[in-house]
Amino acid sequence: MRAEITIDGADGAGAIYITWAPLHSTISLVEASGGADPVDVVLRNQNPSSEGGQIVFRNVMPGAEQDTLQLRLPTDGTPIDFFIAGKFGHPSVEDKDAVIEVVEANTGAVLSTMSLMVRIRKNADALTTGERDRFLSAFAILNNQGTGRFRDFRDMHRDDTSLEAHGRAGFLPWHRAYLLDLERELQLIDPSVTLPYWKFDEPAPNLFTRAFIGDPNRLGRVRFVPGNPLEFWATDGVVAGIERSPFFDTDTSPAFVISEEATLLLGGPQNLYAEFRDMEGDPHGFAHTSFGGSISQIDTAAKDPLFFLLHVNVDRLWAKWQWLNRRFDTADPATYPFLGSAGGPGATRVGHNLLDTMWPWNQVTGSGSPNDRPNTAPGGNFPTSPSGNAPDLTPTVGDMIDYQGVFDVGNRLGFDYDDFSPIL
Ligand SMILES: [Cu+2]
Repeated sequence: MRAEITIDGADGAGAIYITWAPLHSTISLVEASGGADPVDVVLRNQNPSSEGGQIVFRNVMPGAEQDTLQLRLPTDGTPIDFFIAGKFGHPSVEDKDAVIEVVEANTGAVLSTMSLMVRIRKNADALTTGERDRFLSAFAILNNQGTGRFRDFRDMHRDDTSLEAHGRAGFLPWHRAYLLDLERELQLIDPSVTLPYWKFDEPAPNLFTRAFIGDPNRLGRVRFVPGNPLEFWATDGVVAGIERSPFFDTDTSPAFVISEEATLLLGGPQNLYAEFRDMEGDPHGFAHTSFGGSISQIDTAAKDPLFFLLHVNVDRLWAKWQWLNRRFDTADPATYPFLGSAGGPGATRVGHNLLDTMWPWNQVTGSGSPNDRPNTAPGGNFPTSPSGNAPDLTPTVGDMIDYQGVFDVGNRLGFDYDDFSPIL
């Protein structure tokens, strides 16, 4: 007799990557010996005290999470529903380090095991060397010294595309999509990778090293230890490396930004998105201009890998503000203020209204007010991922808001952060 578990969201190879969001699952008995009595089983973590990923279970949604779950399984193989999620505070540190064990309640016999990964975006300064090196390797492969698919991401973020992404309400949703697109590309190379964040209001001495994101020489040319996958980083067809000169002591100081606590209060007494998005200036803009070099200018920022870690933190701050204030309901103007689409009453520039599709994933180019877009649309439609059920190929601004499906379980984008969970 065995127990077979099926979890929604398995990839083509059958591997499963979960976050803090509960996923529907089923379990059924196979090869049960003829008796009509159902079999009681217990689902649990195989290594409940390990450093790696841990799982929690629920009978129903919504429902209380449990470290173990007892279920009664019919011997005719009828599947029983349950839900699994990563246990908050216990993300994986490597692929498949979270192991579910199914044991028969009466005998203690192990009927089956299943390995998965609780895949969570983490603070770059606190990664294990394994996590760091897998991220750097995947990123370097995606760039392939300036000739790889990363070129599209570099080209999406330039002066002539800036109006799509900056200066209005869509700043945060556009960059959320941009990062998620990049992360999904990295996960095609190594599914155990997530984008780490640079928590720019704290010192990050483990990030600004030659073994990680590099450290400049006196001319502002970033240097790496031999063997760092970023060692031969090149963009725009030029093997000039990375120019980046911090104006702060990266070993002991944060960037010139307001604190996370102050950022999370930017929404004012009513916690309005329209006010919170002032964070595009400080801390976001000030994090960029805490350096000289390419990261300080919109047109060249994406040439520096650090830019992406900076923006993951910007996204984390928005997500954390959403979590603190329950700002996931797109029908609530405090969550996002523009209800219409470009050209409609009360609408702002195309690409920043709730119902507008976002460039470049909509593949729309060229002028034509009110729908002016850049002349090129690098990279194609938005990539799908087995680990999320959204967005579709041409995401709207609104599709980026309820990123874990708090209001709409069909809008699970498939990422989470290590320091809070919107599901809690
Ligand atoms: Cu930025």
